[in-house]
Amino acid sequence: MPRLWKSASLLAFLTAAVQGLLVRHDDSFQPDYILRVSAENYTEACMDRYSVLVNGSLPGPEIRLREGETSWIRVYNDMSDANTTIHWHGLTAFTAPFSDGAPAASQWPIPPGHFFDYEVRPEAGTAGTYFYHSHVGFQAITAKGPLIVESCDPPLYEYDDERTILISDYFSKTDAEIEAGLTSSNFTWSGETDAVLVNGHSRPATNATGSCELAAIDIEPGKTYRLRFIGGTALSFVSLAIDSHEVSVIEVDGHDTKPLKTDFLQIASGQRYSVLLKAKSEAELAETKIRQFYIQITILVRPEVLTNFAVLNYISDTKPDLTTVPSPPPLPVAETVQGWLDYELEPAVPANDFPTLNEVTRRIVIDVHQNVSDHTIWLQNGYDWVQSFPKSPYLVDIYTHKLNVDETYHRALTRGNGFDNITRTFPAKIGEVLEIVWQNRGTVSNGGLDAHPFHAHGRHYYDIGGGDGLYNATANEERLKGTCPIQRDTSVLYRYRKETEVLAPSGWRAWRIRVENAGVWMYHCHVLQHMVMGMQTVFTFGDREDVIEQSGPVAEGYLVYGGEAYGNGERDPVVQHFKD
Ligand SMILES: *[C@@H]1O[C@H](CO)[C@@H](O)[C@H](O)[C@H]1NC(C)=O
Ligand SMILES: *[C@@H]1O[C@H](CO)[C@@H](O)[C@H](O)[C@H]1NC(C)=O
Ligand SMILES: *[C@@H]1O[C@H](CO)[C@@H](O)[C@H](O)[C@H]1NC(C)=O
Ligand SMILES: *[C@@H]1O[C@H](CO)[C@@H](O)[C@H](O)[C@H]1NC(C)=O
Ligand SMILES: *[C@@H]1O[C@H](CO)[C@@H](O)[C@H](O)[C@H]1NC(C)=O
Ligand SMILES: *[C@@H]1O[C@H](CO)[C@@H](O)[C@H](O)[C@H]1NC(C)=O
Ligand SMILES: *[C@@H]1O[C@H](CO)[C@@H](O)[C@H](O)[C@H]1NC(C)=O
Ligand SMILES: *[C@@H]1O[C@H](CO)[C@@H](O)[C@H](O)[C@H]1NC(C)=O
Ligand SMILES: [Cu+2]
Repeated sequence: MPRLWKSASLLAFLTAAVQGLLVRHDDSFQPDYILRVSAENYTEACMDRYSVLVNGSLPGPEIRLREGETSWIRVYNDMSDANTTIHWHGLTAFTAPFSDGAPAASQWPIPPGHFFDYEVRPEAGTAGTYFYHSHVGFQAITAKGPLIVESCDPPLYEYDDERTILISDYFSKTDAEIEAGLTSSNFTWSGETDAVLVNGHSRPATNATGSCELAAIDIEPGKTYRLRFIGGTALSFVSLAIDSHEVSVIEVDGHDTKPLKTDFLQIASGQRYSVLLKAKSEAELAETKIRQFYIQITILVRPEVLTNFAVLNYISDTKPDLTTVPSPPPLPVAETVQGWLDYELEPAVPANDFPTLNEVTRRIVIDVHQNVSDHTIWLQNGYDWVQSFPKSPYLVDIYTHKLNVDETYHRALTRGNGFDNITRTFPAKIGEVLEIVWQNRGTVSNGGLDAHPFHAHGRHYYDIGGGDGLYNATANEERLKGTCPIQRDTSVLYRYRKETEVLAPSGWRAWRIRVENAGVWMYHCHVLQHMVMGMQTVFTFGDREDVIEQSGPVAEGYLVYGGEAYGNGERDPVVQHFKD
């Protein structure tokens, strides 16, 4: 590779051996955003924990991007002993290669003391609510922040103002302790969530020791708000309701929906919902003299029912009471609603590219179950996937000819029901239309079952629903009649009972997706514990030619760990501008 580069300040003539400019990002280069990832002792919910944070806080700063526009986001790894990456959760990544933030899949992680410039361009038509988070190990429990994609057009639904509500989990064990326990032959569970945090705040009980407070969402009477809920939990699948308020769902995972009234939300790790909330009028508030309403959040599915709170606060001269934790809870304690909003929620503007059953070229059924071998793992079609499995990232290997996706495709189709057990990938060709079915099955030891929010990188799928038992394509096709499936990037594979027979089919979730964006895309459960235990898969889309056609040849600096594309204290990175 010829060493062609230029300073960002210098508009020099360049014959590029690579597509897009190769630019030395020296002092004259101004990223649009800077994020600094560090590990420090941090107090949340009156409890102290050694945590990985973005810009020293949970949540990290909110980032706002514009659809169709390229932004450069520089991520510093300020840790001395851990790699990191940042994944732009939910953004369709038709954009630059290496910028999806999935280590071992689509980029080398950022080594300690280094930084990486992510080139991020939200696709036109994808304005909505997202978040960013680390994709390394358990870091995402705390290393994350809201990411809002703004529309170039006026919003579809009118509102006066908006509030972001990011929900996360507090665990007293550190990331290292949790990861070690989950991957040990002497399996040790992380423990259950100690607190559910709203925008980083929670007070577990009125008598808690310490100055922690409930989060306050401040609003003014009479106005209409867009509340953007972000499911940033590690484990918790929550039910959330606001005392004496109804809302209308208007956006799911970056897609506007027809308004749908509800008095609660169910939010799993990785999911986002926007709702419209019509604030009470001054007159209505005067009637009851109540200006603060509890937002009640209950954890579903887990063995222990935990209920935590935040406060919807109508601002006034008096400071709201943020230390009284209601007991008993003001609202009934929620239970799981199986298949919440499935087949019901509709896109605001009907999509014209929903893949019909006739168009489906291949159905891939992914059986998921837990088993205990030398340690406790989650498997997909008999195999787990963890970040340490590949020796180098698949995308890098495609560029360097180490991974031949023609071969993996052939193997997957001839003997693996779509899965290549040597690379542990699901290869697909451009132009295919996939129906992907996640099939829940009982644990090998005791038939136990869990709920899993499955998330897809790369592009959104059409969610064609879910149900109990074994997937039946004919029956679901009947069920889909007269519905208008929505696109999303995270949906829940429910558990319909606590346990069943060993390996018995018990619940499914189905997606349809057109294979158009060449690249390497993780499809995985978004529960961090389950990810560490192997509940992840990798899809490769397209042949090497498709990948190259999309990006052009790439600079050497991306192909080795700590390569020149990664800057550090001594050296400016040499960065390829794929989108210029
Ligand atoms: C993060 O912190 C750095 C400095 O520590 C600052 O320059 C940067 O603007 C912050 N990022 C955001 C998005 O606020
Ligand atoms: C964090 O707190 C623990 C326990 O109090 C302490 O041992 C450790 O040195 C602290 N770490 C840092 C980086 O301050
Ligand atoms: C960071 O990633 C590299 C490349 O995958 C790996 O060799 C190294 O062990 C990782 N370092 C840490 C501290 O995990
Ligand atoms: C297994 O882990 C538990 C909990 O961490 C610990 O109490 C126990 O001593 C460990 N057993 C072995 C054999 O290491
Ligand atoms: C708070 O009150 C509960 C219930 O009465 C009690 O179990 C707990 O020990 C108290 N905690 C503190 C820190 O006083
Ligand atoms: C479960 O694990 C055991 C021990 O490794 C193995 O013999 C068995 O084949 C596994 N079964 C399934 C269905 O994964
Ligand atoms: C892959 O599957 C084939 C046939 O199903 C089996 O013979 C082979 O041992 C498997 N390879 C690995 C690496 O698991
Ligand atoms: C699948 O559903 C169809 C239509 O409801 C039904 O006729 C058929 O018996 C089902 N197949 C199985 C294997 O249950
Ligand atoms: Cu899971």
